[in-house]
Amino acid sequence: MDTAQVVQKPLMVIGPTGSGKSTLLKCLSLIEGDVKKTESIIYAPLAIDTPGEMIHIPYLFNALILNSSRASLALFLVSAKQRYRLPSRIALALKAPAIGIVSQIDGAEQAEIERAEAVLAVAGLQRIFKVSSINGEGLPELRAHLRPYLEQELKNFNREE
Ligand SMILES: Nc1nc2c(ncn2[C@@H]2O[C@H](COP(=O)(O)OP(=O)(O)OP(=O)(O)O)[C@@H](O)[C@H]2O)c(=O)[nH]1
Ligand SMILES: [Mg+2]
Repeated sequence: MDTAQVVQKPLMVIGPTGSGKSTLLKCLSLIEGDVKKTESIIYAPLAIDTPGEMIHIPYLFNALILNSSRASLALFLVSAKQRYRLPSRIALALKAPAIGIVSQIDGAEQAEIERAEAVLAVAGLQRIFKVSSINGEGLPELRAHLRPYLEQELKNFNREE
């Protein structure tokens, strides 16, 4: 039996439309196939990819919160290139721990990156990574942080044997 498939809890991405959630998952090899607009929640073995609409439309928040209970870690993305806001302290409502990610930092001004960091802080994120899925900046640090979350469920399973 492949225990990894049985006990693995996926990562989950949350954030506005166009913030680069699917592209980041693809870069991290957590989803397969071409990246196109995410129309509904995608459940892959290692990742839950959500459409940006779920954070834009308040009555869909509950579905995000419910789905977060399936995840080992939630990644909140805010693009340095966009000017969206996130609901105040929304990360604290999730059923999974969460980190913030300033995405699309390639070519961004420092002030744009800081604005995105402030949006994530208001949303309740304390640990924040800054990445570009285009030039790879920040991805090694993020990968290192994510590894234990992807392995965590398998470790717990083995410990109980
Ligand atoms: N410059 C730049 N563009 C990026 C980056 N990441 C993604 N993009 C581009 O941003 C656009 C949106 O990326 P997606 O990954 O589809 O965004 P998403 O957050 O999944 O959007 P929804 O599925 O609509 O919620 C695409 O054209 C990507 O090529 C990045 O790091 N830098
Ligand atoms: Mg998407």
